[in-house]
Amino acid sequence: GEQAYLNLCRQIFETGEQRGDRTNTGTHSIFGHQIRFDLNKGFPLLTTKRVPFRLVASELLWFIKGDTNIRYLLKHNNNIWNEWAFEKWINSADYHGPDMTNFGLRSQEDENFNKQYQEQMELFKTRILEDESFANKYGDLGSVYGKQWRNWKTTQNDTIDQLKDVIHSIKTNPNSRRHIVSAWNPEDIPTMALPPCHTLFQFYVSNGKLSCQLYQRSADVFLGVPFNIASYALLTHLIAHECELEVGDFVHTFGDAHIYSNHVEQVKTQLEREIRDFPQLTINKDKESIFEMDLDDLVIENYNPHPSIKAPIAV
Ligand code: THF
Repeated sequence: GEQAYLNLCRQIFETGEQRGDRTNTGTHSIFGHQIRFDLNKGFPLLTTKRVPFRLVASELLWFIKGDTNIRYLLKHNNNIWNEWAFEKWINSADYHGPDMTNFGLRSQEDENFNKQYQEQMELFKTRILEDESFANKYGDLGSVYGKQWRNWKTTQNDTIDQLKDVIHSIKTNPNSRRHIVSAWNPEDIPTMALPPCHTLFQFYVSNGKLSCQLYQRSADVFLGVPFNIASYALLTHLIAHECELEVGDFVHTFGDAHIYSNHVEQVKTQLEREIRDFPQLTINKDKESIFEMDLDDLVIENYNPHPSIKAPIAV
């Protein structure tokens, strides 16, 4: 449960190695760890800080649709992928605004620059929403999750719908040891805004219950992991719903699990808080297929978390 998440944070502080990283932020990091949530003990939306379920759900529905363009997210007021599209935009020949090189770090260190950055980001978002051809060109993150889950390109110029296929195999051959979806496509890595952090997941059916295990190669434990836990728990619920199964466990396996150096104080605050009961998830029973679900079909009840804790995202 949530205690396992807090223990992971503690372990990173106690045994983690201080390392540099791609984003030049600096991290404390450990390699190899596993935590487990029994989905029958409530929906694992952390309670030691508020996790915005609306953002988790709209991101997951975006993956499920096979969409890779942030336009859908922006229409749902979800800003969590903006930086990666913005980065492509400011590095393109079409961008003529002020120099935005290394905007992630500079916006935290330089108040003047941050103003310029916020301004450019607002212009970018407005253009994505209002100009369809601009959105097609600069809103797309490349062959990220949605593409690999729903439209994996084969050497025969065919596509594989891994998500449909895995649902079919859960329904027709529950004992199979091949209920796998992989977002890691080595050929496509160069054309992705960011190589997939949640790399591969597998389902397991036992006693009428559906369990899911995720292998996450790289985990931003403070900002990303609470989202990732809720996202895969939701996916497991949705697929169980469609396959007429109960839910089992969500098993979260980590490669490089890290706490960014500018999240350390936030994590310490969170570690001082007392865990509360998990909320419950209700899915609209009138809809069967996960491919028909909308945001309003997913309702979280009895969520009474501690207040949210803000932190900058590493780009
Ligand atoms: N990059 C990094 N550095 N960390 C990540 O967790 C991460 N992701 C996705 C892609 N790249 C990543 C993006 N997922 C937030 C949460 C998840 C994200 C990105 C950002 C975030 O800022 N959450 C805030 C609330 C934001 C808001 O209200 O708009 C929070 O407090 O939880 C891992 O998949």
